Amino acid sequence: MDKLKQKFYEKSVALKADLKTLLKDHGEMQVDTVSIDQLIGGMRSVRSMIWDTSSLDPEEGIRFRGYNIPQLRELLPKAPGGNEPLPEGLFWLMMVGEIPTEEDVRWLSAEWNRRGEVPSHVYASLESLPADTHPMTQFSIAVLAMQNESIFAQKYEEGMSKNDYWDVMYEDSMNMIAKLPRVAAYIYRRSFKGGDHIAPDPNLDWGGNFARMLGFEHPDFYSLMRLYLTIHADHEGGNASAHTMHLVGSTLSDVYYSFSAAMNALAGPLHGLANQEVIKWIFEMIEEIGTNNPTKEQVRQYINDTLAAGKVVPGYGHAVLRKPDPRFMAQKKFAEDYIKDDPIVQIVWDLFEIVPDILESLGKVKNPWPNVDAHSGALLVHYGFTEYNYYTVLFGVSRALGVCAGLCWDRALGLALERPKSITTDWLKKYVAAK
Ligand code: CMX
Repeated sequence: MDKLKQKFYEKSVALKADLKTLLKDHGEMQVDTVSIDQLIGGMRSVRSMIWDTSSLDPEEGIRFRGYNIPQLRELLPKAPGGNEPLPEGLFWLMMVGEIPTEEDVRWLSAEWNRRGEVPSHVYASLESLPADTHPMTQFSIAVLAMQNESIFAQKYEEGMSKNDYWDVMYEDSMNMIAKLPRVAAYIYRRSFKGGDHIAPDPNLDWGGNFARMLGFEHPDFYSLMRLYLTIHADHEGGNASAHTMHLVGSTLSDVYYSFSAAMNALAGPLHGLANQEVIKWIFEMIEEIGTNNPTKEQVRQYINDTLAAGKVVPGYGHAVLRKPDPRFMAQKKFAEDYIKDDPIVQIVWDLFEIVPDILESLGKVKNPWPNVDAHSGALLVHYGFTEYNYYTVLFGVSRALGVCAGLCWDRALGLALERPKSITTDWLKKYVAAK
């Protein structure tokens, strides 16, 4: 170790121990309105922002403008002959709080098709990257490359009034959302299909077109994409990607800057990247055990080995939820309806039976239940979509709907620059001593 690194390491070990003691002895002590537990522990449950497009109850899970996922599956308009909701309908609901009509949703599909053309320099930017660049890196770069199209940035420079922020934020959001499936499909086809690209169909809906451009033809895959893009869209405002969007946007950065940053947050393994981690972990389990039909005892052993190696069980646990994630349950229902005999799906269901007891027995995991990422990979693999390091891009395309609706509202309401107060550990130690 070089001398700076050595010194840094020694200091950090000492301070880490101090923080642990503070948490143990004074975790519940209040500093202003938050406890030391919350202050050190990632601000869990601190009510500190407005976010109207969805809200998350620890027991019940997500509601979008008051509607839960089973209600949305029933009430939102569907593609002709399809069974799953169209994500366009959810965007409409998040924007205005009303379930759209069929006509509203058809209009939105057509509008996004109209706005969907991607500037050629965005593709050129992607082509300048090595083909094995992680798809999330490519996605974030492509979004940022579109920033020169921002009407918000252009009008701001021209001296627009605050009262007009919402208008240009709406236009930018609509334009960006419209382009995302094309950008994302381009990344998939260049990374995994030798650059053999598929043109969009102007008569298809947003999710259907994404499925088509990715290159999967099974009609049930189209249904899966529509469901997937609906249920991943929003999870109230405090999760890392939504909060990043809100934070960056609060500086009056435009939608492209904000969304690219949000995608960098989604790319972390404790957040959206968990969807690739889950299936990777399952594939490794199959390889290690030597069968895709392992016994429950073998699965239990594999989970225990993962924990013994100091790793988390991907797809399990949540910062807010305390019950199985309704987004997991919606995907489980899809699997029951469409592909219940799939061996990987069976493993996911076995894990659902086995993991919670094991995590509970550790005595520290607050939520032993599966989250949204525990099921999605098995569904995608069934339809031949096996390139799992792409999966977080799917999550990202969907997440755009919630965070863009949120950002339009932020600017419409004139919400403030976000600027919480930090303190030093020294300040905290003195505060505790004085108490
Ligand atoms: N496997 C093993 N240990 C886990 C665990 C899991 N799935 N979930 C939580 N724990 C551990 C934590 O690492 C922590 O351990 P230490 O005290 O040793 O650091 C302890 O249990 C307490 O954590 P917690 O309060 O229950 O959970 P947090 O709110 O801190 O973290 C989350 C939540 C999601 C990051 C965590 O559960 C996790 O790492 N899960 C696995 C990764 C994952 O699936 N992420 C996707 C979340 C959904 C999404 O955003 O897409």
